[in-house]
Amino acid sequence: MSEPLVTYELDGPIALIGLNRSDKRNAISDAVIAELRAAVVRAHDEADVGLLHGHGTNFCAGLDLAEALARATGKIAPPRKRKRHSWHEVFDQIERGPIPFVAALHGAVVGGGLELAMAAHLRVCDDTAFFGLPEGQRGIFVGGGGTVRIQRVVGTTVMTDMMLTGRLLSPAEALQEHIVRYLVPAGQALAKARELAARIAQNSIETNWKIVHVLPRVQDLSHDDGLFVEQLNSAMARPPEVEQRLREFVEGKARPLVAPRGEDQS
Ligand code: 1HE
Repeated sequence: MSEPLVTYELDGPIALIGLNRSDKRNAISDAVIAELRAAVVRAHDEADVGLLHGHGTNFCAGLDLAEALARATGKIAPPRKRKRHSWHEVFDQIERGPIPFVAALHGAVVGGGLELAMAAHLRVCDDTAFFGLPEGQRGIFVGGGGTVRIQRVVGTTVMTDMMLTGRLLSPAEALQEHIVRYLVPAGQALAKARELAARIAQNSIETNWKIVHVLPRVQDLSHDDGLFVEQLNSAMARPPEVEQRLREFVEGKARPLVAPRGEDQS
C-alpha cells in the first residue's frame, strides 16, 4: 500500500494530522485535500484538540502548481457541476468545527500553506519558518480563504504588501503580525504545539467550543450585538426546568402536542 498523503495519529485527546508529501514540499493537490478532509472529520469524532503539522523540512508549499497547470491546460477534466470550493469546505471544517486546532509550522508556509495554517486557532513556528503569498508571481490569486482569514489577522496593508511584492516574512515578523503566537528554536515547533494542545485539552469541551465559535462571530458583529451574543453564551446555562420537562414527558405526564378530540385549542 502506498504512503498516505496525510497521516493521522491519535494521542489521547489530541489528533495529529500531518501533511505527508515532503518530496513535493507538502504541496496541496486534490488528493491531499480529500485525505485532509477525512482526517479532520475523524478528529472531530475522536479528539478534543486537533494538531496540524508537516512532515519533512516544510509545513506546506501551497497549491500543487503542477496539478494547477494540468487543470489550466485541460489535462484534468473540469468538474461537471459547480460545487463549493473544496479548500473552503475543508478549511472551514477546521476553523468552524467542534474542536480547536493548533498548527506547528516550519520551513515554507506559503500560499495555500499559509491559508491552511490560518484555519487553525493557534499557530506555533520554529525559526526555520518563512511566510509568503507568492500568488502574484504565479499569476493566480489566493483561493483557500486567505482574503478572509489572513487579511483579518494581519490587516489589509500587510497582506497587500505580501501579495504585491512577494515579500516573505521572517518568524519574528510573523510573531509581530500575529500570524504565530509562539516562536521556538528549529525543530521544536511540533513539541511546543503538542504541549499547547495538551493544555487546551484540559479545558472544558464546552468552553473550547465557545472560544472557537463565539469569538470569530462576535468579531463580525456590531458592539451591541456582540455583547448580546456574549451574554447568551456566558449566562445561558441549561435552565433547571429542562430536566423537569423531560421527566414529565418520559413519565407520560406531559401535556400532549395534539389536543384530545373535542378539546378546544384556542
Ligand atoms: C511543488 C511545489 C508546489 C515544490 N506545487 N510542486 N506555491 C509556491 O509558489 C511555492 C513553490 N515552491 C517553492 O518555492 C519551493 O519549492 C520551496 C521554497 C517551497 C522549497 O524549495 P526547495 O528548494 O526545498 O524544493 P524545490 O527543489 O523547489 O522543490 C522540490 C520538489 O517539490 C520539486 O519537484 P521535483 O519533482 O522537481 O523534485 C518541486 O517541483 C516540488 N514542489 N513546491 C507542486 N507548490 C487555492 S489558491 C493557493 C495558491 C497558492 O498556494 S500559490 C503558492 C504556490
